[in-house]
Amino acid sequence: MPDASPDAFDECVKIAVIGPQGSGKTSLVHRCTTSWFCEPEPTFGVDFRLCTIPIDGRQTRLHLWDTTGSARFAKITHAYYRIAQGILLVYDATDADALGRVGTWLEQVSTYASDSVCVLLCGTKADRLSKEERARALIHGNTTAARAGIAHVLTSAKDNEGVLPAFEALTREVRAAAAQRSRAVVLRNETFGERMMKRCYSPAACPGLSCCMPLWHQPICESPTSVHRRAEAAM
Ligand SMILES: Nc1nc2c(ncn2[C@@H]2O[C@H](COP(=O)(O)OP(=O)(O)O)[C@@H](O)[C@H]2O)c(=O)[nH]1
Ligand SMILES: [Mg+2]
Repeated sequence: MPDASPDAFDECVKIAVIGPQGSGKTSLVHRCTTSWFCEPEPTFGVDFRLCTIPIDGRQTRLHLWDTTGSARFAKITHAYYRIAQGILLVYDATDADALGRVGTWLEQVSTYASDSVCVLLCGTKADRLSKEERARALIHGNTTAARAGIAHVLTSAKDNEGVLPAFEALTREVRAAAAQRSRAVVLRNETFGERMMKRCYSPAACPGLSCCMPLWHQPICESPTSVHRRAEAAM
């Protein structure tokens, strides 16, 4: 039976919000966690915020690390890149040069974040754009993101436009990547098991019983690592 308490959740997703100072990171996180907009305080190092929202029928607890854009705190913020499952890379859509600097941020992501991290490019302050500017910003943002193989969204924390959908989209990517990784692990284990079975039941290749046994028949006193190493050496 689902737990109705606000603390109940089905999954937990860790998201780092990164980008230059003044791009609107704190306002986005604030809008996501409190549903209102106010003039934010400057961020020093990393601010941690929690919120639990339903995403596709699952209560999802978001751990949001709102990082500062200042290079002074780079060592601290990079530590959060490493443990994040998703990164929201924020740029100010009203700044014509902002997209040109996205490449530098992406380089930092590939240096410091895990290989499996999911990244979403997020333009902010869309309320300040005219209709034409918005259309241009969408095209340029989409093109920049597509070059990096990631998706792009435009948001306004002030008007509450696209903020939750941005965090939802990133969460879905994190879920999909995790599902793909666990499918790969199952496949690898199945393949490994099959190879072990083949050896075990091919008499010529079987000098002693235990070395060719399928893994699930190995004596339990043996550590999985040593079994694995020995099995790999035998193949
Ligand atoms: N008009 C408008 N201003 C915004 C929006 N988001 C942030 N700002 C303003 O941009 C400035 C920097 O925002 P902040 O969230 O502190 O940026 P951070 O340094 O990246 O965390 C502040 O003056 C905000 O009020 C937005 O969606 N619309
Ligand atoms: Mg901030």
